[in-house]
Amino acid sequence: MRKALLALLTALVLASPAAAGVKIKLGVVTKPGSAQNVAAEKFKEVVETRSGGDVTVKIYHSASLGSETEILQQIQMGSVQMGIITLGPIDAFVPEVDVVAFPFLFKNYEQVDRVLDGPLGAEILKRMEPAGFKGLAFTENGFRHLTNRVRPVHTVDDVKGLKIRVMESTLHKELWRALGANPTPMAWPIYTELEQGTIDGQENPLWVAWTYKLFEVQKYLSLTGHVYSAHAVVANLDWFNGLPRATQDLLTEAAREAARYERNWNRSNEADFLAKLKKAGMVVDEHPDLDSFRAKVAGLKDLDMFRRPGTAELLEKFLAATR
Ligand code: EAX
Repeated sequence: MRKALLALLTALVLASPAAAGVKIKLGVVTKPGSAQNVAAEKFKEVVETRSGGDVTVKIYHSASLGSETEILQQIQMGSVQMGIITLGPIDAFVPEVDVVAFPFLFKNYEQVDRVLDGPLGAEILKRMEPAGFKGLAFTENGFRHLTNRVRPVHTVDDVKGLKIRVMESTLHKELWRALGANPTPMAWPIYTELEQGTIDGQENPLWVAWTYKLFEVQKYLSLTGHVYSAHAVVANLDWFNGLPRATQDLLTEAAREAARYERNWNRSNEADFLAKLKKAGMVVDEHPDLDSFRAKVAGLKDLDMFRRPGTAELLEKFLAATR
């Protein structure tokens, strides 16, 4: 009888919903009002509410922990538990993420949700583990569009020689080289460099041009949509695996909920951001000659990172799923 009672008590303790006192430091490079921050704030709200305050999330934003690369390094070391990081800089740690950012891959948001929330997305998240990251979900940066201060860009020939800031990512650098630009990798933020003219242009989703007031220093916007840009919600793998099962499930569910919420935020505000950018004086080419861009990027399939064993097949599967 006593033994049975003890077993019951032990079972109850083990089944308790979440470990008390889990504190999570979560880093994003962007400032409040940005896509990453919208996702991070939703994640915090869900985690703290559902755990009854047992699990708390402190958001470190506006590059207070350094660049995205530096946040990733701190997550690997375990001094920071989590981050919401653009896939671009993750490629130095996990080359496979470049498959998601392959130019002109996704045609619409329906494909994005189907693929990233399905087995192919799960496969990319799984591939983060050898680098020491637990990938929990994909949140959305958005389709990237080109801005610059020099001239309207309609065909790829107009890109020639422009100094374009790119993320610290091999794929993005190679992409802009293939398009004829002079790509310069730099960590976020980049307003000062645009203002001073160290670089002529940059490429990012519409919310970025609005939230970071890039319209003040960039005259021309072309809706190139050349890359669908995702962020990953990542955690330190060993730390995550050491949490009670219920806490792991809570974090996974909260990351997925934050992703749904934030993708919807981005999509429902896109038209408004575009209208505001026009009103602020940007000259917008809404229908650039994308075929001229596509013609230059087909060869990127031959880049080293896509030829690695296991990655070439993955790229083929993503291409097939987004036809
Ligand atoms: O999310 O570095 C970048 O271009 C990112 O897209 C930026 O942090 C906005």
